[in-house]
Amino acid sequence: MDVLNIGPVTLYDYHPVRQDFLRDVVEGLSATPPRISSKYFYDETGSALFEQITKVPEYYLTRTELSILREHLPEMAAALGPRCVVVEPGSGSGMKTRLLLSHLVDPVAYVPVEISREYLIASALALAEEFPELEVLPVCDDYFGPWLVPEPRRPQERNVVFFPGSTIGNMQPDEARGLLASLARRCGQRCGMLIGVDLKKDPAIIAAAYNDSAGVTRAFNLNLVERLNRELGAGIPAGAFEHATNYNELLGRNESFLVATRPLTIGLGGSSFHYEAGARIMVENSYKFSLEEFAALAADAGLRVVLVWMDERQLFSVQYLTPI
Ligand code: AVJ
Repeated sequence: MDVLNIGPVTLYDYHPVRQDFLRDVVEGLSATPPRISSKYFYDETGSALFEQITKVPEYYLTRTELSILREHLPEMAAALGPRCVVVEPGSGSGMKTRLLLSHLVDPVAYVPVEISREYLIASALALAEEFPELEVLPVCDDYFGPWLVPEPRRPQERNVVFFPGSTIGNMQPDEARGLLASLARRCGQRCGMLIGVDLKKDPAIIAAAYNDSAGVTRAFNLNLVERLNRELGAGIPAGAFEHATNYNELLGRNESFLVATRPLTIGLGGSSFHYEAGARIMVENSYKFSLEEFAALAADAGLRVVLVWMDERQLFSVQYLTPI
């Protein structure tokens, strides 16, 4: 690990190995059923499309979470207490981070943990400028990697993990448990976690959120095909894949796929993959939880749900967890 001062921020660089898009895609497409990790949605185009998704009427998640934060942040800040270090895995939800930091009492430091060094430094510098009293200690690592919480200049009362956006829902339940447990271990016995968790509800509401009528989600999913062409030279003809999503009630998750519209063969790094019309590549799961289910998952990770805030319709929740 290297420590590097960059203007007002101190970077803790764990030199994560660069994500290997080609290797991961070849591995995923060779698996049964074939899949590509949803983390590959977020190149520049994909991130801009996700921003647009958060504004379509059907995608209730971001808007609802923001309204919960706006309404209940004073109570959340009281629960977290003064002199927190805020640790954010996969930094950069920007507005939510600013909302939280501006309500906390005398926060000691902000620690974004992010694999993209360039993005990490740019967003850390912007935040440091807005919060001149706050120590900003960006950590460059995969948040599943070996990083530790850097020691702030002033002693903290507790480390608080901020994980909004229902990102936890993109993981398989065992991965989610593992991540919560490892975050708790790194942050110590006095830690807290403020987590955005999307809730089970009328399946039609969920299905619509992942298939908006303006077609932004479709463009978001199909951008992955364009990435395969742009970055890996996959040579997939336009229209060869369509997007499809469905809410799987049995598994409590929304599923997104790329569906072949006709037979095709893709060559990638010496391997070739054949698809019949209708064949599906799994590209995203978005798990939804009942309050009981999430409490059980947290308990398996050694955490207790202490407080839950929800909107009036109980579409979404922000939950405060502490070690058992
Ligand atoms: C940002 C991962 C929470 O699963 O709801 C939105 C991503 N995918 N529309 C989600 C997403 C399609 C989103 N998360």
